[in-house]
Amino acid sequence: MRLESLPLADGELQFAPSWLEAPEADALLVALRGQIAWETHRIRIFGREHDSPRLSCWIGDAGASYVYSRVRFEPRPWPPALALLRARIDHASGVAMNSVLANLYRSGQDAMGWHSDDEPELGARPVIASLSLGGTRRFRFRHRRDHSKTFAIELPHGSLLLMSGDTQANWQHALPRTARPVAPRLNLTFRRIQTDSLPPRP
Ligand SMILES: O=C(O)CCC(=O)C(=O)O
Ligand SMILES: [Mn+2]
Repeated sequence: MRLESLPLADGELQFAPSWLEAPEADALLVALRGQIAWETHRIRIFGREHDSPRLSCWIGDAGASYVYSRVRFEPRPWPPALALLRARIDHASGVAMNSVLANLYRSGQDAMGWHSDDEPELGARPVIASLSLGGTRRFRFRHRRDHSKTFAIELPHGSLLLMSGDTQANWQHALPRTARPVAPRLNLTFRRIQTDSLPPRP
């Protein structure tokens, strides 16, 4: 399904609620849950280290290391189910992605706090392609300079959200906890780390 632009004055969002058909999304969810080496990342908040409330894995080309929440992650290799998907994401986004952060939200108690994907290694105006599988969760935005300006998108199974232009410069996003019973959810945010040291893509 094609991506449609969502109206946003000082950012760019494109969204396809069923970018993957349900049977394909079902198969991908099963394959990725099994193929990804899930781990609990330690994150630093206000100077203190905590276990992040979800399972994660940083995957990418050799050299695409990433500093997130002041912790450096060296990429794990691409599992088979992700290598094929990457080519389709590249085509849909127009960007040669070299890395992906995978997150597994086991229940409504797993979450991600407010942040922008604005690490220097992503460069200015990064394109982030976010594919969601599993239980539908609410993805919230708030304006960086005016936290009362908010909106939210429901991200269903098989949906693709592209965040580009000035979205990261002007907006933060979060995936809040929910008390609603919700199926496990797997999210992939494909990124392009800007680095001169990466070997050429085959
Ligand atoms: O799980 C999500 O939809 C968002 C994940 C996210 O913001 C990130 O990986 O930076
Ligand atoms: Mn993010």
